[in-house]
Amino acid sequence: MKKSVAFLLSLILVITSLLGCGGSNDSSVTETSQAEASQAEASQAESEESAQTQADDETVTKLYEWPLAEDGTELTIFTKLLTSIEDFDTNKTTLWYEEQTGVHINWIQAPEAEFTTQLNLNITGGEWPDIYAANLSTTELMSMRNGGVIIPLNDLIDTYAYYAHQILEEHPEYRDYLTAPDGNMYSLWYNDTGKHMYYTRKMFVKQSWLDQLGIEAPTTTQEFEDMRIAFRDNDMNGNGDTTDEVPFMSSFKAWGGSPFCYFICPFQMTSGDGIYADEDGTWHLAAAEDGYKEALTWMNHLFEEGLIAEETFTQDKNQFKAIINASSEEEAIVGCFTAAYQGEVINNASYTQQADYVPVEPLEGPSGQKIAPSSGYGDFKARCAITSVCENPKIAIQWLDFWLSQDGRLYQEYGVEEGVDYKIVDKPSIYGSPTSYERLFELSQSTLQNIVWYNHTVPRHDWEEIRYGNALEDGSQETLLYEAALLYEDYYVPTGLKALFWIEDEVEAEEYDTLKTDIDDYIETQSTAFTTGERSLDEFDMFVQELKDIGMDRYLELASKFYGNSGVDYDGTIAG
Ligand SMILES: [Ca+2]
Repeated sequence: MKKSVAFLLSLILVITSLLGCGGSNDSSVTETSQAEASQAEASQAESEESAQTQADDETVTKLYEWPLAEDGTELTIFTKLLTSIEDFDTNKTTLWYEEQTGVHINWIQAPEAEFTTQLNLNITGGEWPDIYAANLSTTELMSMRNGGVIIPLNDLIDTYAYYAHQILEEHPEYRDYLTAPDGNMYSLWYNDTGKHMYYTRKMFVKQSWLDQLGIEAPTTTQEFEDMRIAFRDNDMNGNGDTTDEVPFMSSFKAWGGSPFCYFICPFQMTSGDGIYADEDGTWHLAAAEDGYKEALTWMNHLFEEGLIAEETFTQDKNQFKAIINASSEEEAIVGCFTAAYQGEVINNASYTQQADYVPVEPLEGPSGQKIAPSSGYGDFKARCAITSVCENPKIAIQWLDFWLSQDGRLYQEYGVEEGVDYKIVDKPSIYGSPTSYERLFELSQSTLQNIVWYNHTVPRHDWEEIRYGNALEDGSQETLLYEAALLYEDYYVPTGLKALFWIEDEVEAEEYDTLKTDIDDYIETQSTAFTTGERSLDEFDMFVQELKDIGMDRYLELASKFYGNSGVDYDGTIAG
């Protein structure tokens, strides 16, 4: 979020100066740019009008038929070219979809590494495509709206987008996320509703060490401490050395690797962002609460006992990977670690396997608190906007809309051709279907392929049937992700955070971004200092005062403004 806000602000500056929007009196505004801006406004009005007149004879209750257009219809689409995709022009999905829809795509492919720069240049250059097919932050969308670059999609979605309309009816919260303060939606979306995304600060423990001790995975803070004392004091890896075992180690740089959320939750409600709303809608900074001090006191005790490795606070992900991926049992030294999932740090290339480490449920603290704070969504982003120069907004929205369907999702994940790109096999899926899908080509961020567009181009709705469509197999990554999630979902409590939030005021956006960065950084360095004993916990009240001096109260005031203050229902369950 830090990066996107910073980018957004620079984008606003560029657009403001070039297009003369947002009340700028900048004398550098050129006549051409002004003409472009007013042209864009006129074109936007036309697009809206045409959407409404056509609405009379078509409704979203009727599924559109292919082809979407007569031969010769073209759309220009700006998108991100991942290093793992060969070429959108010759991509198998491109050729297949062109044949189905009758729409030829002129791709503008911005290489992954230069994407932001090229997007910026494209927007300010004024030669806009019909569609920006990429993730867009809310700030980017608002500055593009201000510049007359993109059009509202509400009418188009509710008139022509069969799948988007239906999904938004089923998920009113998505409509809420996507709606800007002016009441309009400017994009479709991407979501990853994988169960494992709802809580990513998990703990994993080495099963063979539990077996040796004859114990189950811990369920309370006391059991967790006792287990690590046993790891510390015994020659768990059987190499004759009782001193080389590391009871707990992680890396802040790994996804979900910071120990603070998992270790703090038994004592203090918090969230991945460190803030949360209570039942009354009041926002809190977890680090300033009494329970946080209690948690740090415990962590400091664990550190002093040698139960938290100091490297956790200093090493990067690769340094941790070099330690945890052992080449034999005798060299395996890590007892447990925090991460979003085992595969974040274990690559299965050596002796150590992801399945060697099993998830540990949230710990019950001394007061009986046992929670996994969750925002209630997986990964949700605004994706794909239609521009004001698009002459066929109906075709554009329908071209995008198909990818939100189950088939669309299947084809993006497994390829368009059954029997060649994927096959259906007679094994139960993780989802619970009697059959499952097996991909017949390699798909990863590091493997070059030209079969699918992968994961950054078109809208995505995450159907669980597809998401968990591969075979249920012990030790497979998807199975591990799914199984770990099941251990946490009974303990979800809502944080009040939303998938997207909109800030109309650019100054407040910058203020919030700065405060968040400063406060998060300070909490991390000081929490580390308290844990390692570098700073005495006698100074905790002073630390809270320092947070206030940095601007904690203003930060929470802005959080309340952006996320709302309607409160959260702590009795409610979160849909998984
Ligand atoms: Ca040993």
